[in-house]
Amino acid sequence: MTMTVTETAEAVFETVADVAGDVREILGSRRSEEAAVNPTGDQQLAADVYTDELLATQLLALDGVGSYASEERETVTDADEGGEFHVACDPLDGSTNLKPNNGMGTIVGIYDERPPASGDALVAAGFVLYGPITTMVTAVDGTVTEYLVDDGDRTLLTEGVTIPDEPGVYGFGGRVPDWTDQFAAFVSHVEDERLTLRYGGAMIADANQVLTYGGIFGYPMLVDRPEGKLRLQFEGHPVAAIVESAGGASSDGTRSLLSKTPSDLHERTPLFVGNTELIERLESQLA
Ligand code: FBP
Repeated sequence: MTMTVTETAEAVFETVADVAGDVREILGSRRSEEAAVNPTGDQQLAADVYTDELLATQLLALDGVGSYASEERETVTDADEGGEFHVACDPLDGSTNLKPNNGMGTIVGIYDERPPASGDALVAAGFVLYGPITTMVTAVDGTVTEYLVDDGDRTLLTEGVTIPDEPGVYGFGGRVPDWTDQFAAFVSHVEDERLTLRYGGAMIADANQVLTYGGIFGYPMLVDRPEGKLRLQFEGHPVAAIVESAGGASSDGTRSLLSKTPSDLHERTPLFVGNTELIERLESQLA
């Protein structure tokens, strides 16, 4: 059966909402139990592995899904039955926030190419945010929609989410002494603009602050780590698609994250999302 982008995206987000219900239930019992080390060297928690396995099993069973890739597994897993779309996930973004009970997310990108896939091949993206309540934000056909997720069911909150024109908050990862001089100069500019610092250590929670209040989030290039920390396929493309669809911009410091193609599935990139004027200012400061 041939599935359209919209049908596949709907089925994927329905499944991810369902999994989010299960994930929410088990988080309390899997806060610090360590599992192994993931392909990019991060310590995995039992919750990372549990979420990854649940997503893989349920997404690969969908008609339109041909493969599943994730930050938690080395290689792409193919579906038994083929399917024209491919899902790439960060199952639990910011999972080190589990121990201190802070925000975390699940990030999803749907591609019409098997990963490693270009930003052009991204056809829909979404994330779940496990905060005081569970919400889901999706970007399909250029429209950003926010839902409340309760026990696996979605209720529409806002259709046509847009980033506020006036920037309100900023947050940047990496140790300050490891920032490059040009990036540190840009941060001084942002501070002069009287934005409020918001940094929580989970990209999707921090990016959602920016979607809600306007501003800029970034995990920059570092002096000894020019590639930054975050992964292009699992974190960069999806959050870029969502923020750009909401009227903002994304960048790796020089160009939109959606113009980039990872040569390796787990490739990292400096990552910035936010109001277009701030992203343009960043790019000219770093040039
Ligand atoms: P994980 O996906 O392994 O959790 O790492 C990604 C991440 O947690 C992002 O969500 C967050 O922006 C960043 O790392 C925080 O890094 P740092 O601890 O260096 O501030």
